[in-house]
Amino acid sequence: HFKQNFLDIEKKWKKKWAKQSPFPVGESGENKYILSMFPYPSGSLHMGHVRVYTISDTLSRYYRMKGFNVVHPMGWDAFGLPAENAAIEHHISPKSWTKSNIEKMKRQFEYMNVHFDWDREIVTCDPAYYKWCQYLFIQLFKKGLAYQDDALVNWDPVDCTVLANEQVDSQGRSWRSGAVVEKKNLCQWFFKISDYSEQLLNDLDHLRSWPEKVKKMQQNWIGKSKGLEIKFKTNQNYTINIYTTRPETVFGAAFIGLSKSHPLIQSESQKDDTLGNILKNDYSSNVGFKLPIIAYNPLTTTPIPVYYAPYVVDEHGTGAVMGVPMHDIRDFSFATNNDIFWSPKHVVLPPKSEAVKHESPYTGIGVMSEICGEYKGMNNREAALKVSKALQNLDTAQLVTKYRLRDWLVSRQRFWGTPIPIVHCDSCGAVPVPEHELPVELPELTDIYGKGSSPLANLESWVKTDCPQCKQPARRETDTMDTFVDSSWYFFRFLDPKNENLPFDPKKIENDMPVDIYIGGIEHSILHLLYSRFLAKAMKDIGLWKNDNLKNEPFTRLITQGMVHGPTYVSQSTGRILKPDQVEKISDNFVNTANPDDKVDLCYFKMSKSKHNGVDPVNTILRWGSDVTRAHLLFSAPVDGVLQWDSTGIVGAERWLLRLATCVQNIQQMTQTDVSNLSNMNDKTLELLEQTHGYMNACAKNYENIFSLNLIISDSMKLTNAIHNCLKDNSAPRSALKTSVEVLVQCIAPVVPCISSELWNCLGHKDSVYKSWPSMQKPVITKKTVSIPVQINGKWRLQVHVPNNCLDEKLVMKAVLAHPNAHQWIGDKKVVRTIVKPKVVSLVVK
Ligand code: ANZ
Ligand code: ZN
Repeated sequence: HFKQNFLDIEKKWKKKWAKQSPFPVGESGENKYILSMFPYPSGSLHMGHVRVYTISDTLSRYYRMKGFNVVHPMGWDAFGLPAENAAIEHHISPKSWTKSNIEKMKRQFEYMNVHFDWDREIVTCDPAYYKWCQYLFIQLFKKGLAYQDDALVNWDPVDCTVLANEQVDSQGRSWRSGAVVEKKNLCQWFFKISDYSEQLLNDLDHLRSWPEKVKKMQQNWIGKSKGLEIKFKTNQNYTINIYTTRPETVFGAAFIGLSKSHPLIQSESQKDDTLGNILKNDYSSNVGFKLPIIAYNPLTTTPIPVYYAPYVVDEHGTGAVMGVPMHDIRDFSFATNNDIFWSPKHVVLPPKSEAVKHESPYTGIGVMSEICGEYKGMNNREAALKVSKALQNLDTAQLVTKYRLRDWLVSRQRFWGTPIPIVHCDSCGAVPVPEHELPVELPELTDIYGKGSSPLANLESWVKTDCPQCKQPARRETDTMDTFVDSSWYFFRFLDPKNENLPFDPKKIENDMPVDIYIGGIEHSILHLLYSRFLAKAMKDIGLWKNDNLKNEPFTRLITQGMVHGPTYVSQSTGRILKPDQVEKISDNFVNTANPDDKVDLCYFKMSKSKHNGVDPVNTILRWGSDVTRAHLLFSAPVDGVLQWDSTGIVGAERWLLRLATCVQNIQQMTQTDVSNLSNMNDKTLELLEQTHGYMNACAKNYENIFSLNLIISDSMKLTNAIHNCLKDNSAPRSALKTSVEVLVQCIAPVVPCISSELWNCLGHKDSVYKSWPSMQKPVITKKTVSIPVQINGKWRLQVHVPNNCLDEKLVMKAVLAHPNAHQWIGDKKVVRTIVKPKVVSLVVK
């Protein structure tokens, strides 16, 4: 007998499923790879996790019901800073910290009742996994796609260590020592993602099932632009190569601006302390520095000064610009601030309607002015092409395509990461560790965090080694890899997680890659996805796999789930955020308990400790059960919308499921004789069956559309109410009610696994609710009466009820004339024409 205790029901089914899977073996012969972004093992699942994994679990159950071979794996992005920080603070090993967190989180996954293929589990800090990260690194190195170069890093001068950006606070101080962090040039490892800029940009077009906004973000990140590099000769022994997208403004060039890392600035700062100090102190101001160099305009030969200009960024163009104050806002303000002389004459004249203003730059289009020689009078776009040609003919310029995308800096001066498998030899240079010696395993250390650069660099036994090539003494690389390397190919490994000879067997991934549905947070829209796309393409070029259909892209469809916001209490008088226990509800308003005159607003913000608005999903699940929690969560917002987590609303989901359970019970107890012949059924029964059929199809559509999973819950609530009403007024036979409720229970099985399984049992089924997706014939509507609208002289006037399937003109006309309002529209006039169709009656009267 059915007990309305959801927690007990859950216990029962979880126990059962631990022994035996409820899912059918995929019969359709089709595969579905459903992937949700794997978590960092911080130790506790938060609401965002619960949201994303509820979505992927729901989808994977749906596709299993549909007979697909579903891959739904889970693993742990287990390297990284938090473990290292915890290790430093508590003198424990990052490994054991990580391991115990994974265990805790696995238990939480059990509470949630998400079904993952645990036999595919990957832990990225496991040598069996990172061995293959090292292998990939070596393949990239051999292809010239991994290389070393100098780069600026954050340097803590007190702890003598490199810091990650996250370890530097907003005031530029170290999280640990509090020292002001310096920038230091150190040799770093890079992946040459820039070789793939064009492919990564173009292939976005093939990702038809990705959100447009994510593609736009990737496009901007890659940042392709076309421009011209122009060489300016100087009175010294070198030329300065500037980058511009407005070559026609060369007539107005008043100075050259150089970035901080420009070689000229670097060499001048050695000679000049003033410049050295400016560079060291502050590079966010607009204070420049004039170099003792003169440059010459390549077209007009006018001499112009050369400056260090902080607004010129290192990573763009050539790190050098020609400053045109009359046409560029940044050039204008820099020239003003640094007392640079410029001719107030415009190069490009605004259209006549706009007055020429000398106190601000003109950045629009227009006509070339009288200072532009042969280009005078030309429109500026045309002039840009002509000037560009002329400069190219003079051999002082070349067309270039630029990308904003920089190479991927992958080395970290940290302990808790994949060791970079390289040995440095004085004679042979950087030599990869031979593949049969992989993995280069991290040493087991508990307390390695003394002072010094990277922990591994302080370990003599680590550093001292022999060159694999010439066997002479050499130094082992002490950097580890960015954890983004681990996470940019894990989805390949899921398909062949135990392979000891290769990262994966190409045969084993053939049928499942690319991933069909990838679900995760919008915060990964740029880096993680771009790195994964890059590595997939690079792996194709290395010969590890290929996929022509989707241009070697790893993810067919991307779903970015919305954020979860928590209830946040904001004092109206102070604007401060109060803790929930500092707030009281008085009738419909909130007030500050300490001061009842202080009214409090209930707002929703991203959950965070500082806002006191975090909701622990485990508490919710323990109290309401995982099914009710899942249903409430999916119901509360469309998949990509912000979810305002409102725990009080969860009773709605519970009430619905209780009502459904009651309906099932009542239907089972009905003794009413079965009426299986549809034609004998009343109209209400037919309507219920019609609604059920439409509901079933809508559910399938909504599962497949993904974004509208919330509609599945609201449609289910509606159908439950309809069944409930039919039961209440006894208007449908048991067979119809049973059909309807069975379809409903099956359709919600992906959302509420335990409750639907229990109800399915109660309805007398011994097999699994997941056995198959429901099928139901569309009921042929043979209602006893139909209602037809009547048009009189072209206007809708009446509705008449006539026996179904009876389009006899006489009978219909009889009904029309008998209608209480007929007189009003027809009166004494004569009916000159009647048209009777199944859905409309039309009369012409005169
Ligand atoms: C002269 C000029 C005149 C410019 C004018 C603009 C307007 P995007 O589209 O971003 O590539 N620029 C070039 N390199 C730079 C750097 N390293 N840091 C800061 N600014 C840089 O823009 C290219 C324009 O940005 C270039 O065109 C250059 O200024 C500036 F009326 O050159 B222009
Ligand atoms: Zn050597």
